[in-house]
Amino acid sequence: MSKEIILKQVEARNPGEMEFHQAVTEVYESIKPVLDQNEKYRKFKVFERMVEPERALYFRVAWENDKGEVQVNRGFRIQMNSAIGPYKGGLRFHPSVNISILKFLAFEQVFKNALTGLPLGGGKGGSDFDPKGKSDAEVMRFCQSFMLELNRHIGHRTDIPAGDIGVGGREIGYLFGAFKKIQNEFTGVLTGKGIEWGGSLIRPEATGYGLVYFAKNMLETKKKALKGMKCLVSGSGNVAQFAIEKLIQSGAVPMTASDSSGYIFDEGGITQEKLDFIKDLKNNRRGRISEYADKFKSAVFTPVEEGATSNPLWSHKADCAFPCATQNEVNGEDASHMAKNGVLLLAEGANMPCDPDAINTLLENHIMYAPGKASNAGGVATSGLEMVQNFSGMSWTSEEVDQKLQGIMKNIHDNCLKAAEKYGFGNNYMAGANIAGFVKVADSMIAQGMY
Ligand code: NDP
Ligand code: 2IT
Repeated sequence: MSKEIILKQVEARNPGEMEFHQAVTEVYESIKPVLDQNEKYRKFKVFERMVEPERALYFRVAWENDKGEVQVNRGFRIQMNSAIGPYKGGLRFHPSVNISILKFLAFEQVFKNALTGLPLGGGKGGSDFDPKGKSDAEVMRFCQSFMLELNRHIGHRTDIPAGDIGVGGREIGYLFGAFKKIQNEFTGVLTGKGIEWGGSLIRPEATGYGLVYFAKNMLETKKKALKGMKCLVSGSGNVAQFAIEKLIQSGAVPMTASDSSGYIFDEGGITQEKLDFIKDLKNNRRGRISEYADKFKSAVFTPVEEGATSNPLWSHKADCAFPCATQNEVNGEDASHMAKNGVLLLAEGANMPCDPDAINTLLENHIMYAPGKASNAGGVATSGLEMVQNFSGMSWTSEEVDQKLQGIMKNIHDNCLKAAEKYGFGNNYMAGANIAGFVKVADSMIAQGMY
């Protein structure tokens, strides 16, 4: 079948942007019946407008390393869509960052934020700066230089960045300090702030906890529970750590964690004590995951093998899989291994961790599959709750925020199923998430006229 004209146009107008094409294609395939059945979306060219960022910023970030040498990085902010609220989405600091990756992330964010039920538009930004191996002082100087430009484009009613890969509490602190100094205002311009200076309880936990709440909702539709289920988790950063924590609290058995150097497999399960070791290793000492196997003899470390066609992390026997590292980390071969091993459910903690072959393989094998824009939306939703607390000057307890998070994840779950059902996609969460997000943003764009 020939590729739809609309997708060909996206490819031609955004040459070489593979990740962006991938994200746009997936959404388009889901919303095709919605476009076919609703003339207004075609007439007002809503999808054609959605694939163009409202604004894309690209800027130089120069800073000095500890040796006094000048370093030059690239900074970006993609302000993708503001139809339902101010631009909202994380900042990623990783050497792989480029315009394609940030446009795919910003595009996904638009639908994800719509699903939360909160008034949040979509955006994403970051830099090809690599925080690995940098001193705190170097990270601070980089963040200050990055904010020297970014500050004029953001604001608590305009665009509210947060964390993503390579941007956690430390970086948000330096970025917030720089914004405040430059603009002379103390507002909730960033989320993921420290609790003493405007942050929300449960925001650090929210993406991982929300992911597990979403998986629980999925299992409940099959009258199953997480208790006793063996789980594979990739990554060992913010999302992975708190996914593992909530799995432990739910009586499940998380057995793996990884970073870009390899993964550990702990057959007996990662306990809270072992997780505390990972948190200290990654958040304070910034070490490698192999240290886990040095410390705990029950675990085996397997390094990444150059040129491997699949990731052995996904070939262990398990009930559930939670990829929480990065995009396209699960391919068709990995998904076939999961199918052979009887995996029941895969819920994405990362953004777009399954490539299209993996998604097809999961669906063909009737493995329950949740796309990141639904299952990892707890992070941005709790950022939305942080914004509400900043605006109102009030702060909620952990229990209050956690209750709201659970309610939001349940709503997203139910709305995905409802939208999928309405357009003939059965219980396909991916189609449902794309459709529910699209309809909300599309109707808002039409109501607000053409721009
Ligand atoms: P962190 O920086 O805290 O952790 C990232 C983890 O993924 C690390 O273990 C890192 O290993 C690994 N990783 C990153 N890039 C690669 C790569 N190219 N190859 C192999 N491993 C890699 O980031 P987060 O936990 O915040 O983010 C993880 C994922 O979750 C991302 O896809 C992000 O977009 C998504 N996400 C994050 C949210 C949040 O609130 N933070 C919300 C929703 C989604 P290493 O240290 O070796 O690089
Ligand atoms: O991908 C994501 O949803 C995030 N990195 C969190 C964004 C946010 O604004 O909290």
